[in-house]
Amino acid sequence: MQLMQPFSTAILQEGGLRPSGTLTQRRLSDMRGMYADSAAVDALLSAGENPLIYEVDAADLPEEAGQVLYCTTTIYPGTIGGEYFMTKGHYHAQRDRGEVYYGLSGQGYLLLQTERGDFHAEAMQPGLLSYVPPYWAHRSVNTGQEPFVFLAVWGGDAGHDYGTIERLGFARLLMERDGSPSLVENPRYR
Ligand code: M6P
Ligand code: ZN
Repeated sequence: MQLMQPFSTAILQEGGLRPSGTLTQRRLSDMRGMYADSAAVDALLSAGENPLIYEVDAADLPEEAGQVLYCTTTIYPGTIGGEYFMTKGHYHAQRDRGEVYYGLSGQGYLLLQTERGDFHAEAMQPGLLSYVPPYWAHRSVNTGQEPFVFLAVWGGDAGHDYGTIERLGFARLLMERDGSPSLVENPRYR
């Protein structure tokens, strides 16, 4: 059997791996339907504005059991209809796989929920590790004025299930209210 060779990667506090892996950029047009205020989304897009919401630099590793995958995520600051810039969010295709997030710079929140109706919000900041247990969907949100950057590490065979969140959304929205983050019920959830 051919073994992989060990290696090291630099993790940049401002986001990114060195050497870089695979870069993915998500703009507003990639996230239609995820922000509650669809009129605000349509207004921006029809005005020709399609802001970069976040980008991911993911290590080029095989997505298979036994591998340990990792990436940095950089969420830019901003709001859409008062809702902070955020990731799409996902369950793991294999629901019993967990993940860890480690804050590198900026400020944000991790929103988590389960299919049986639990919801949890965890503040994230540089130096803090946030644990995503098996079975919890996870979405991260930038609540600060600068890019919010974190490292994520998860199992190679976990997989991403985006469809469930695309259909149902998250139970709560993280909105800017009087300059501070406020969790509100998502009127369109389920
Ligand atoms: C974290 C990890 C990645 C994920 C990324 C962006 O870094 O959970 O697996 O891809 O956030 O989140 P999403 O894929 O939900 O857009
Ligand atoms: Zn994940």
